[in-house]
Amino acid sequence: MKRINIGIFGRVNSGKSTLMNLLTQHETSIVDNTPGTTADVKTTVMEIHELGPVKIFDTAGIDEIGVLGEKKKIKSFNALKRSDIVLLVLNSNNEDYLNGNFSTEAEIVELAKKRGKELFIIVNSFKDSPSHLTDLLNKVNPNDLFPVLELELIEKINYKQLIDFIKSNSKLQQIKTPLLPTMDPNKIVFLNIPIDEESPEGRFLRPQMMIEEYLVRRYVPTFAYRMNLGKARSIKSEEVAEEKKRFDEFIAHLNKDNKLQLLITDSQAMDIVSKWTEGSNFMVTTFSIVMINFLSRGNLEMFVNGIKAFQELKPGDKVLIAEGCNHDRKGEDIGTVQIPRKMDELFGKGTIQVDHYFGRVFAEYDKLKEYKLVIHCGGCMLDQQAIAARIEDLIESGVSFTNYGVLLSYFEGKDALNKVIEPYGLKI
Ligand SMILES: Nc1nc2c(ncn2[C@@H]2O[C@H](COP(=O)(O)OP(=O)(O)O)[C@@H](O)[C@H]2O)c(=O)[nH]1
Ligand code: SF4
Ligand SMILES: [Mg+2]
Repeated sequence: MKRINIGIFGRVNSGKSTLMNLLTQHETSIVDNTPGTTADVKTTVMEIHELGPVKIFDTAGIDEIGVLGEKKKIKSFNALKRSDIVLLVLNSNNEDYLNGNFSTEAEIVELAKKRGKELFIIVNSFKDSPSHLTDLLNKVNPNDLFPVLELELIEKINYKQLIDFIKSNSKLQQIKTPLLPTMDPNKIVFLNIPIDEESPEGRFLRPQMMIEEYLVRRYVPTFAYRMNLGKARSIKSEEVAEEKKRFDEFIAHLNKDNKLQLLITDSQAMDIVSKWTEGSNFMVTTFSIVMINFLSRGNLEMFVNGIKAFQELKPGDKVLIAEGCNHDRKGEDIGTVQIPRKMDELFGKGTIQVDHYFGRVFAEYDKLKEYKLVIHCGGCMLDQQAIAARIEDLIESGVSFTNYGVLLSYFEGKDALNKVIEPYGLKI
């Protein structure tokens, strides 16, 4: 979760894969002078002693021509969007530079600047630095905006120099977003985990695990509870009463002397929880609200703002439901079943066109503009950099966005949404 992403970019045969291998200290990427050897983004996860946990992307040269070259370029740029540190590799011997062609470098610099990346230039000197080097750097790096290191990447001995260079120039303090607002170690947090048919046996889901660990580590006691949603939503009133009694009794017991401070529920149980906790003196939120706030580095508000666009949807508008992975879809799946059904109910059947997209990055970035609203999944399989890249894509495209946790709570009414965002000091 708290890795630094380092992306390596540049022209074909500039030595990007050689740089990847120097960083990882072994033959992670195939190095060859055949242009296009690195066809796809190669990702390596490792611990660099001096830098901590890192993820490194070795990418294809963005100057390859043709349809395939264009596809590789899109992939490389998607990796750039997810990078914290961008290493731009220059092959000092490339003859194109003599002809004044710096378009490849300019494109990388432009995107890195636009996305606020830390950009470092690595000049691969291939033994001798050429006489035109100063000239070259003046073109790529006017005003010395970016730190430059010149070294021969193929020499394994240069490892230390490379790491020192990255370390000394990176201002990236690990910006730590707390998972939850500050909690009192003398009070309890109630975790409502209904466990549906999609939940894997033998473990909790990642958000549940993370939150449980986070609280216990900070001496905050938790109480894990499985609500029986079948009974709670039953048409038989005695089953509902029985389930509610069990819930109420535990709440009353835990909340003696106002010892209960927060209840975190699976957002799918919000229909029940919002009713059963009405007027309570403890706060309520959902696992997905906690996660999207954390993954977006404290930017829950942006997703809450998307509710306005949801309220203003008109017939003929298009909405994109975007999921971060292609998980197994069973039964009452939120993205493909629950949300489209609810939208038909609210706006009339088929009134709003609902499209779906599954994948780590928005492959069809240009199409985002067509949508009035993007409804994003919980993003539990994505890291903070991937969420940041997606948020920036959405902002750049001018599309409003919200997410499952926020929307499912809103489906239970404005008060229900306000309740779950209150722990973050927000209100619609
Ligand atoms: N002599 C020398 N050759 C290098 C150096 N760096 C890369 N090469 C060679 O240049 C070619 C392209 O390198 P590679 O890392 O695959 O480039 P990429 O296309 O940017 O990934 C390979 O044949 C490498 O062995 C270097 O520092 N010195
Ligand atoms: S990343 Fe999104 S689609 Fe994939 S499991 Fe998590 S919430 Fe669901
Ligand atoms: Mg390569």
